[in-house]
Amino acid sequence: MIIEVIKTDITEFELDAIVNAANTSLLGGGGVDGAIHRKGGKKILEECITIRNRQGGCKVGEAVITTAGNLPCKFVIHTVGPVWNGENPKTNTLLANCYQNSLEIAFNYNIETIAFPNISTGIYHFPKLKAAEIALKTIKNFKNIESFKRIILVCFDEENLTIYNNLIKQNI
Ligand code: AR6
Repeated sequence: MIIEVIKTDITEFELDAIVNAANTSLLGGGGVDGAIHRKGGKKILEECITIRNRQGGCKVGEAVITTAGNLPCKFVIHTVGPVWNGENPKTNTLLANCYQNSLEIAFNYNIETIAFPNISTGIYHFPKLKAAEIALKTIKNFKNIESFKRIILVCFDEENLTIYNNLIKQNI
């Protein structure tokens, strides 16, 4: 299994699962969340509402799974990144939890191919380099990492793409 870094729109992937950078309401929003709900259609929102009615949304750092509506992938794993408001070890842990808990759910669903966006680095303003280091470290340390065939880190902007490529080159 190798970790791939690709600059593209995550909604295009025909994988087992893509991860959504959602918010605690699970009702959609801007950024990648908006793109996924727009393209995926109302099936995803309906399942999110069912989860919300059952457990009151999704806490920061946690993850939930739905099917993918009109998207070409099979599942969407919705996780909620932390909002950046200055250096705080707790915020770093919450971002790591997003990757950890998404992989945990994916593993439980026998998902072998999965794509992640750069969680929290858009509207939630998490510093991109720090977020990338946390993402790579958490994914590499995941205990069942060998059960995945492809893990794709999707960069939507040039800055994240450069950061990830540099970190991968340095084997971080
Ligand atoms: N494909 C891949 N990556 C994307 C796409 C896309 N189609 N669109 C944006 N990105 P953001 P956050 C990148 O803001 O910071 C929403 O309103 C983007 O360039 O989507 O976790 C939610 O409802 C950035 O690198 O998520 C929450 O309220 C990364 O995805 C809030 O935003 C994450 O940016 C979550 O903020």
